[in-house]
Amino acid sequence: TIAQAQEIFRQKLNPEHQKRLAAITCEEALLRVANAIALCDPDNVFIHTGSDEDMATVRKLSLEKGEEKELAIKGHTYHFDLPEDQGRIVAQTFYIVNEDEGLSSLAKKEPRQESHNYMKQYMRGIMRGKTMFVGFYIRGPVGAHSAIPAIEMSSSTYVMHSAGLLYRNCYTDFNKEVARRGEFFTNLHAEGSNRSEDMPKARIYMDRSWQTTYSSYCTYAGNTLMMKKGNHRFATDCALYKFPGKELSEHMFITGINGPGGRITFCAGAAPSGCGKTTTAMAGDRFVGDDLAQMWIAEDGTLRAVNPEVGIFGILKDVNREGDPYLIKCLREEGTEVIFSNVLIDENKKPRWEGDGEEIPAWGNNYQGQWTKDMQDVPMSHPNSRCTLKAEAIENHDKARNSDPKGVQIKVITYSGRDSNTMPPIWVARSMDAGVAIGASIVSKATATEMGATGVKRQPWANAPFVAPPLPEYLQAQFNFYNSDALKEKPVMAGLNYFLTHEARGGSGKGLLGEKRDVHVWLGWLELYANGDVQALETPIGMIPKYEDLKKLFRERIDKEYPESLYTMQFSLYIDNIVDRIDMQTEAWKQEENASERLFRVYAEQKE
Ligand code: SPV
Ligand code: MN
Repeated sequence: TIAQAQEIFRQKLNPEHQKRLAAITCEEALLRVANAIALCDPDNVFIHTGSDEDMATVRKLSLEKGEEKELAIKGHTYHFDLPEDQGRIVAQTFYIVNEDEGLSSLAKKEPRQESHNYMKQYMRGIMRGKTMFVGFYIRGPVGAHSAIPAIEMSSSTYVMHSAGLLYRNCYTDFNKEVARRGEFFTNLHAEGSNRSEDMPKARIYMDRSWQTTYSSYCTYAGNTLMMKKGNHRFATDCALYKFPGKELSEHMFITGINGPGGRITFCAGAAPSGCGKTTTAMAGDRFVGDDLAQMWIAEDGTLRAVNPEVGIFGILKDVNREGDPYLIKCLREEGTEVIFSNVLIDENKKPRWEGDGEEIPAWGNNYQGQWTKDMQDVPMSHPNSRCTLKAEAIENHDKARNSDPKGVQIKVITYSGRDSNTMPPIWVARSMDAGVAIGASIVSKATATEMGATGVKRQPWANAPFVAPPLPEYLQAQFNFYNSDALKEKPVMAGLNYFLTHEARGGSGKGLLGEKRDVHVWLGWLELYANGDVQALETPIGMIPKYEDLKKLFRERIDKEYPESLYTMQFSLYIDNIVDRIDMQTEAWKQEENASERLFRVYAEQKE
């Protein structure tokens, strides 16, 4: 009861923090906080108001506890996760399910009773001797249609520090925003002993009924900062069941591209983890978000999107001056608060990572201990090492638009993955159905962001790891959304592929066809195409750019020559590969019960 909750607060919170909590009037929220305290039994509880002072306190405590350590540049810190905790621990991540709950074929599940047994055994008393931090946030601008408030509770100062950089604080608006939206998400994390031998105990549970996540015995942000992917999963549920056909919750960046005459066109793009979302987002002229997008159909028939986040939890591998000039500035110069995780720390307390474009250091320390240059087969940093910082630090971030509850109008949707040998760098769907099919057909080589992942996998909409309902339901929701009569201004839907290799196209060179900054050209072309300023060539898979237009854009946007021979290699359609791909997708989707005939029609037409 609320009386019992108040008693718990009297026992665990000092008077100042009791006063802070008194500002929260939503009883359900108070009950959940009290339950978390009763379960984890921290020595005391810190109510985070989001003030600059509280932000500074959490950061200071993190340094004192040793969860973070200082680097040479002021404002920069680093954090190491355990060697077993360097990416999302998919095998230890479960949905808590009720009997008969239908779930995606890709999701792991555990019956409610078993998860409760786990919590009794491992989470009861897990915060003894520690402080629990409680913060109030909102996933989107205050007042935005799809913004959902969330509570984050953790005993980790690193997690709370990250939350402060990545999310909008909502302590003052929490009651109002819960009333407006009619719901909120809850997240409880405890790092436990934080020892390798205890990693098998690590669990992440998502309880869709209570919109609550539990995470324990781990610290990697993707496993602990559950406002990110845990709550993205709940947001996907909301989109599908609360606002069917009107809302989507996507694993997409949002960025604006300048066109002629001051025009700005916004694009949202999906790609699996580690396939270039952050780079693409920042290659736009007005960067809004790099990981997640809440999209909805507005009253005026436009497609709108907001970013649930205000920060970046970006992959560092291959981030260098050439490909990521704005990001690297924040990482190599003073002026921005940054947390580096799982990098190498060299003798000058400088963070280093694979592909940072600088001379390889002789030695340093990483999450595994000491590293030296002669350890040839051991990378100096983990391939999923990350940087956490506020998006506003990035020079081309559009803070005003990322604060606007109306969001931005999306005119271009892209889908991409790591595809070395089949699809061209860019192709545009001829219909909404064909666009949905591009999303449904993403394939990608495994990256380091999922622990233990290998091989080439299907990654529908790059969102499959975060979709709880059976995938055919999600597929149907996509068809309904994009074909909706309410959506009067249909977006251009396109595929993008940066990962074609010379080898796959019979070239004499090595590695990838093209370079990172070419993305400026692909985005620039989409901007022109979406506004009717360039024509395209029609092919069975959709529309592809004409050589002359690309040549001009290469010169204008990145001052580079674009030989016709390269265009031919990139845009020739390798029919056998494409047909194989269509067959593979058709087979895979046929394994799913109730997969939409609409999708099979698109595949059949293209194959024909
Ligand atoms: C991703 O891997 O897609 C990320 C980081 O954005 S994580 O929080 O691990 O999901
Ligand atoms: Mn992501």
